[in-house]
Amino acid sequence: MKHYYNSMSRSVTTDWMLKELDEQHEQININFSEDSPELRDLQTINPMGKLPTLVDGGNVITETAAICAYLSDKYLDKKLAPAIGSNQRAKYYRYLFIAGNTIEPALTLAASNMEHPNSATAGWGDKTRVVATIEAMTPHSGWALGDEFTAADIVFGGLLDSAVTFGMLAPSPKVAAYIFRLQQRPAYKETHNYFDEPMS
Ligand SMILES: N[C@@H](CCC(=O)N[C@@H](CS)C(=O)NCC(=O)O)C(=O)O
Repeated sequence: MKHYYNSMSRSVTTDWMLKELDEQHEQININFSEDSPELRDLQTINPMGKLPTLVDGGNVITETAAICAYLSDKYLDKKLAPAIGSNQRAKYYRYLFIAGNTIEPALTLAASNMEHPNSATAGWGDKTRVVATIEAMTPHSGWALGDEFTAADIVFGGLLDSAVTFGMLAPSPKVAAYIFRLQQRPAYKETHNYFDEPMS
């Protein structure tokens, strides 16, 4: 597996996922400020030219949540995904999809002091509704799905963690405590060095 990566990008989340799984992979560092064969490869396999991008044999997987979902299903024995068809799986999908579809665009727009003129037609609504949803979906204790840590925590919790790190979300005490629990995981600690090297 080839993981296109930069330590200042969302690929930190997929790197965390790979570390939780403890699976071998080739890490391909991308520096967007320099033309390189690796950057050109990335732009060829992923027309968005974005990180993270994972290549597994003939499969090209892009989008943080899709990569985490793909990996958790590929390595089912590592138990980072609940069983297909289970009630937990229904909850799991919600955490995976709401992160990139709804939470991230709302927080990103708000961080630029922008809001869609009609929150009913914008898929992400608005920041007020998103913050209320984050609060409701954040677990009081343990993990998103209960006692078992899953890829839902990496995707949803990882997004909350980076949103707080980059000043896009002021965490409530419950959200701050959840992020703190995530940060205690050895795989989190090994993969989060945001400020070690610049992205460009
Ligand atoms: N929706 C994508 C967003 C990926 C993304 O925006 N990645 C940024 C780094 S954090 C990137 O590669 N930017 C480089 C560019 O757009 O040229 C995901 O969740 O993976």
